[in-house]
Amino acid sequence: MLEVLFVANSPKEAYQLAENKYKNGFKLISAKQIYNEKEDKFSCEIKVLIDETKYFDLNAETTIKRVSSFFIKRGLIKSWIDELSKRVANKEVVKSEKDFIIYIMHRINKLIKTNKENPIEHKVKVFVGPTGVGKTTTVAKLAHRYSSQGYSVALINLDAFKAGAFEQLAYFAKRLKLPHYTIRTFQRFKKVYNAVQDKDIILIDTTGMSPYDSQRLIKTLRYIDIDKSNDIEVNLVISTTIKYEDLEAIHKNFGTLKIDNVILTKFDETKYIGPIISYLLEHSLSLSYFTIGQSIPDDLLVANKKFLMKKFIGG
Ligand SMILES: Nc1nc2c(ncn2[C@@H]2O[C@H](COP(=O)(O)OP(=O)(O)OP(=O)(O)O)[C@@H](O)[C@H]2O)c(=O)[nH]1
Ligand SMILES: [Mg+2]
Repeated sequence: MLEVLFVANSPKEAYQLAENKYKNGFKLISAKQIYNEKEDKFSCEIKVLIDETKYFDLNAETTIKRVSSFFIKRGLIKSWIDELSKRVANKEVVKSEKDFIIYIMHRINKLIKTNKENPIEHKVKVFVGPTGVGKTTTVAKLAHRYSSQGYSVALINLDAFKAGAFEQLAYFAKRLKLPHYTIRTFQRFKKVYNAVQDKDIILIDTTGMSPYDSQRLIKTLRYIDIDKSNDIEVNLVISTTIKYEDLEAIHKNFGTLKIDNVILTKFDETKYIGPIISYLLEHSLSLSYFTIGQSIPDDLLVANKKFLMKKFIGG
């Protein structure tokens, strides 16, 4: 049996608290008035006796409820947290809120995958993703990073549909003194692709596209399929400011490209990265880089879990 204390303004209120928590599964064993000197007022403390297993069950229920809402407020999807809660409902870990929060954080930390940086594991890297997420900016940051690591880099731009797109990457390429090619036809792509094979790394920027634009997706697929032996690395670029429902739509469509890495952008623009965390947990994708601002080349980080978890939980 376990003794539990309830304190309220009156004996009736204290008893009510016990009843709210344990229905009628408890026995009152004592009640006393306490004088609070600081506030100059009396309160009432009651002591009740309850069955330990019952206490645990009820406590676990409250812990799960409160901790779930803590994580759901941070954008984690309810189904994931419900499933996890179901699995641990009878375990020690749900005895206290702090333990349960730590347990969930550990679990997320374990399930999320980050890549060790190895720029030349795949020579050719293509960057795909929805409009305006920061693909071109990220390609410029990476071009700078890889060049300063001593690799020779070429930039290819499939982003020829958008006004100004060509100039944007061309400008970075000029600043970095890197070869840069804009592609409008598959024929030219083939030619350029073969011509830059002497480089250590080839970065291919693509047009931002709606995940529902299947025509453009098919076109990109054709480009990526150019060289099966070279195994083009597909990097899906997503902004951390996105909603979970949109992430699912993106995954459904860009998923046809067989994503190797996910690059998360605009960490500086949001406090809530729960939807992204849920998405990564659901699809078991590897993270490669994070971007944390507009500044080229500085605002780029190699993906790391510590940063991600800190951002998720808030300090
Ligand atoms: N705050 C913030 N802005 C960023 C970040 N990365 C890129 N941006 C900005 O986002 C805007 C769009 O960036 P782009 O690189 O053109 O995005 P994109 O995905 O290439 O866009 P499309 O080619 O039109 O699909 C620009 O104003 C960038 O400066 C980031 O990490 N944080
Ligand atoms: Mg772009």
